[in-house]
Amino acid sequence: MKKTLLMMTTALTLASGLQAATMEKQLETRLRNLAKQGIMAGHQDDTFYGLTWEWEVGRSDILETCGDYPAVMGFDLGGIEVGDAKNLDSVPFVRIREELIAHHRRGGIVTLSWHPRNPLTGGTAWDVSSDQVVKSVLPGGSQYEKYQLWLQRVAMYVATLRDIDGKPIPIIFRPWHENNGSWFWWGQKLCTDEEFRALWNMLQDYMNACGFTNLLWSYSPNLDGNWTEERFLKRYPGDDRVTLLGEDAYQWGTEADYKTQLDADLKFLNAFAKKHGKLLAMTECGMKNMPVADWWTRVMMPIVKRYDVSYFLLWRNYKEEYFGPSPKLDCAADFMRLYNDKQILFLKNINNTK
Ligand code: BMA
Repeated sequence: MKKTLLMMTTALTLASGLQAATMEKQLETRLRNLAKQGIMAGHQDDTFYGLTWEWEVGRSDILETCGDYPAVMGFDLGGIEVGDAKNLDSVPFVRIREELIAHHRRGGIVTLSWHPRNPLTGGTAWDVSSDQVVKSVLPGGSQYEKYQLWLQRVAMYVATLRDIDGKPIPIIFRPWHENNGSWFWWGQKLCTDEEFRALWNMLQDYMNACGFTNLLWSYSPNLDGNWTEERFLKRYPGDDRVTLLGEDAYQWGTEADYKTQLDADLKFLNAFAKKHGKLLAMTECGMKNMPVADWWTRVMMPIVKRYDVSYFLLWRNYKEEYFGPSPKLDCAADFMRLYNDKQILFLKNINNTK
């Protein structure tokens, strides 16, 4: 009873009423229209830090390399669930809110991922020491109550992501990513298919009950290379629960393997997306520390361009690990080629679209 009341109060407090009812739909339509024009470039944590700087307001490695912001910016909620003031990569949540709002205001598109801590052990999202974690947060599990509080903290924060008029900002929300790998506590070997679906549904139903209508739900497993419809469907949350399909696809191994797997996966996902009426994106991608100067235009893009991809999101540029360009890197020239490619969209190409 107490819990129902809490949910209802949260719902009433957070819901911004019918005016927001079509926000997800609006974002979906915008993404569909933009996908006809080209493929948007995106970057995680773009305005927080880069290769040679951190926390300076107004800076962005992408902006400094090509003169424009990426069309899509990604941010991560990891740590909000335990009430931390900074996320797992030391970005203050206050700053995340500011930059997310700023990117929305300048006409860009924003996406949120979430690397929550391990609710059973207290470890990080990568703590895979127990295969009982997902089970523990489901109804009847030992961490259920705690996890409800985690969900509430996520909801409370997301509810603050509003524009200057108080209108919720449309957000591509991408939880439980890379779930076909086994490096996160919600991964393939860490829970059953049923448990995974229950985990997804619990989060989504909670957010829906809170009245959010500005979240466009994205499902993004990791590069696989061997998708079959039967296996993909085992953990796919369902057509009524997902609007954008994606994949996190980094090149960790050989170029040849990457190309083969990426092409196979995008072919599969593209067909699946078409059949099920979904959008498609490369929700995370890159090659760590860019050892290959023309990787974007020679390796990744020629494959991505074969399919109806809405955007690609390069992962963060941090000192020890970067996936995007920076003016002095060898790959900067290649990034300029992306920038000059009419088929690839940056902020200025999309900021007048609604
Ligand atoms: C990973 C790495 C980590 C980081 C995490 C969340 O892929 O970049 O260093 O903590 O993403 O951003």
